[in-house]
Amino acid sequence: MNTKNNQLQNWVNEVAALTNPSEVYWCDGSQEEYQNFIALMLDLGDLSELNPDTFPNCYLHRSDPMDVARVEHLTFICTSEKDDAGLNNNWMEPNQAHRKLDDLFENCMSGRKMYVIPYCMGPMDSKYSRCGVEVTDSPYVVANMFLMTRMGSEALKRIEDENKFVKGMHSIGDLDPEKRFIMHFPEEDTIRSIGSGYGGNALLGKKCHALRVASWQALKENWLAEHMLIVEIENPEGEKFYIAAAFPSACGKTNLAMLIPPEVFEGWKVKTIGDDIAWLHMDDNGQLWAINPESGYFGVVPGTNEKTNRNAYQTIQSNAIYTNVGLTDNNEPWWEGKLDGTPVKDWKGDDFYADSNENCAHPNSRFTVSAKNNPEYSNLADSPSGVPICAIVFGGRRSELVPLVYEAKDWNHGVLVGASVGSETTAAAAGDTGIVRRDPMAMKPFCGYNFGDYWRHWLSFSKQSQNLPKIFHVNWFRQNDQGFLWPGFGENLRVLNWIIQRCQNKIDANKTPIGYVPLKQDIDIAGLSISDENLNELFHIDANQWLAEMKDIKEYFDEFGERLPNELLDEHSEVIKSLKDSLHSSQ
Ligand code: OXD
Ligand code: MN
Repeated sequence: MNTKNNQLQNWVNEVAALTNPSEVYWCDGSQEEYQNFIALMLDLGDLSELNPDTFPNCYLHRSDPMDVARVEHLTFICTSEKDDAGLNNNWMEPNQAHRKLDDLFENCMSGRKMYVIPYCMGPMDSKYSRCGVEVTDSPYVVANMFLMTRMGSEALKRIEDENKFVKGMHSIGDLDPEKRFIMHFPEEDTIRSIGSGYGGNALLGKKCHALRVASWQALKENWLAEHMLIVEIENPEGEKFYIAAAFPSACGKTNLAMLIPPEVFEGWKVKTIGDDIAWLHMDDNGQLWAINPESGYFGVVPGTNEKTNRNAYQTIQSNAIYTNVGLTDNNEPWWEGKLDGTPVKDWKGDDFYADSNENCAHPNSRFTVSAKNNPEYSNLADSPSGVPICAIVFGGRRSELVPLVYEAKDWNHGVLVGASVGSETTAAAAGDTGIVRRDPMAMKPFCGYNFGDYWRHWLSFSKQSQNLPKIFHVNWFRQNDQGFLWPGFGENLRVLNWIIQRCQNKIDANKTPIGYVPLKQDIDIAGLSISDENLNELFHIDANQWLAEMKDIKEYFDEFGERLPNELLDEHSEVIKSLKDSLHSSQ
């Protein structure tokens, strides 16, 4: 017996009987164990050591070149009713899915060891945290889970006490993309993933548990599991504000969560609670509190440097695992956007030449580090009650149409704003990049159930509380033919400052058909060289273009048929009406 919990012991025995590993190892989560796994992977050739003088305790992992991103087309939600998964998900009937996976998992670990990873998503002593156990045959997964989650003996103890955990079965299989599946059984608190060793496909605590399965649990238990960073902002008066922000993958969540205030923002402090996932619970006063279920970051590397994000750059100078970056002549990691070093190897390990047309680092190359590495880590990330959220921000990557920032008229309108998020696709998922797709609440790849029900759940909060956060939308990516109109990165604090002042009811705004837009003088641009013309363009709302956008959104919503809540359609009609009115009154 490795645990006194029968449910867990029986399940692990069953998995071992199916997969047939040479040995079963239960992880204790100690630092010593982590170093042993690193040594093992160095031995196996799964890792190589980076320059120990400049990047101490940092390692490079090269994944299979066909296994470099999440695979949404191979990700399934297996609910008994197809409609519960919704059009936003691939669906398979649970028994059929289990049979298919049983075939693939059968003997898949023969000759390999199986590792059992008990983990806790969220602070160990928080009632909002939820536990899981991942079994895997990948030492890389163990090492990443060590950096990203609270795993090991303490988590096991909590699981034994609660007798409740999400069961996650993972094997890299033979890495054959044809035999790759990431399947979720929310009704059974179960995840089964085979054929990939990469990030969100394999680190089951992250997207699979903390978003897909947790969103389903949150629906049943009246909370929210969201693809949001959580950032703490302290103004020069010493007041602290907590903002949760949802952006699609690779749109700068990690950068915003680790923002460096511009020089002119003297006395401001920004600290990180989380960079990817927020679990939001309402207290008796109707206030939403957020915890970050993770305890580490799996961030996009390219573009990170001392100038764009000093904190992120410092965070990855030591004790980090790099996946799919290039190498310099002195064995340092290298990526597009790194300001120093001479790259000589690309992410596949092939020779790299400065005049190459290929990328040196894969565009979705990643770093894995413990959150404690972040010089601006907020201790409240460990607070069992979480932090009180004053604003929820949605955003997408839109080169046109969408203003730099606007505020929703109220919660229900904010749900429409979130449900309408569109964004140009990035390299975080396999497939074409740069195409606008609807990504409601940045949850398109992560909501474990029908979006119609999800929006209804969001809307239900307005009936439960008068004290909800204000909702905003931002777009750092608007362009004209000269390039980006807004400098982004640390300068985004100027926009967050506006958001905070709106939350404090300190400033007025322009009421437009799509929501409240800043009065130009209220965005502090001191020290920025941004022309008046560009500023006007950043806030310009073209009613005709917006009508076209709203039509597109309606067509998307209509796909959800009967599950679509009427209140969402009412909000939508309201915006159309105001847009049409604005056109008439300007004629
Ligand atoms: C991530 C993603 O890895 O969203 O965080 O793809
Ligand atoms: Mn993410």
